[in-house]
Amino acid sequence: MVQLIDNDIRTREVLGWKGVHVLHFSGSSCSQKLRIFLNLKKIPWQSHPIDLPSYENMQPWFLGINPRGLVPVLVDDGAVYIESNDIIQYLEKKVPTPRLIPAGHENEVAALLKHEDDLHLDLRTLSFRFLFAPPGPPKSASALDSYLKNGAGTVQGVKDREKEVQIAFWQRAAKEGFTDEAARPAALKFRAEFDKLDRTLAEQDYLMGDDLSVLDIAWFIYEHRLSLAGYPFPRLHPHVHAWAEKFRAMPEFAKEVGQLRHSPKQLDAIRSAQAGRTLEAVAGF
Ligand SMILES: N[C@@H](CCC(=O)N[C@@H](CS)C(=O)NCC(=O)O)C(=O)O
Repeated sequence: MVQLIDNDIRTREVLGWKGVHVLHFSGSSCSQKLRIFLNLKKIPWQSHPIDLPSYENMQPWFLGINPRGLVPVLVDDGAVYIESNDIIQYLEKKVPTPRLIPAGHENEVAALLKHEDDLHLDLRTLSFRFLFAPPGPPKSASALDSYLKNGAGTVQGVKDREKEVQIAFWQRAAKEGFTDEAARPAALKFRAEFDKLDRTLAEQDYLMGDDLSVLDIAWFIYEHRLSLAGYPFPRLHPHVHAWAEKFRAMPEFAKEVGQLRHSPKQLDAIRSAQAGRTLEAVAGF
């Protein structure tokens, strides 16, 4: 559980925030996952949007709250929690109904959520390559400089390396772009995961059995983002596609994945500029 300690937090005003506050971005996959969870739990919360495209997460105020510079963040009565999956597991304990982690399966779910989180940079690579498609470096050099210099640099009092991993990712992207060599293995990893999920969903309605759980939310978010990036779910993983369609029809889900960075017209323009270089073509699917 990643609850920050006093020394990690430089933006001291959050210590006085009462109730449930979430710092998030509309189009961020981890924020979407958390917002769907909050909707299903019917937990009231105060919204603090952090605009990732204008690098708000790399400025001193936000880094003073999350030294990793990532959304989402939960502030619950002045206690600061980072890492979307930890936040979800914390809230599940605090608000047990409706149950979204099956009783007795807490450790198993924690391990499965960790596995899902480990694919986050692969999702980001595919999103930036096939969906967001920025014309130049995705993050400016001055924003990365601010990212490097600000925030406590510690998580739970220990020097934290996650910011370095993030900065290295963006610097590499600035230098090389999101290449076929980076996109192909990322797509193949997802294909292996979704092959497994498809077999599970051929036998049961939800990933953990008969009831919806946090794993459905987490993997739906990946499915939805990858679908937008051109991943051919109906052809490769028909059970996953049918399962995701069910969620797209539910307001708790639909509301959170509806806002895109691009209008449908811009998306069409990105797709046609990719002629022959679509996710399907690059991955060889
Ligand atoms: N392991 C983290 C990952 C969080 C993460 O990478 N968030 C992304 C948005 S989905 C972010 O803040 N990106 C910063 C950026 O794009 O500059 C979690 O689950 O909370």
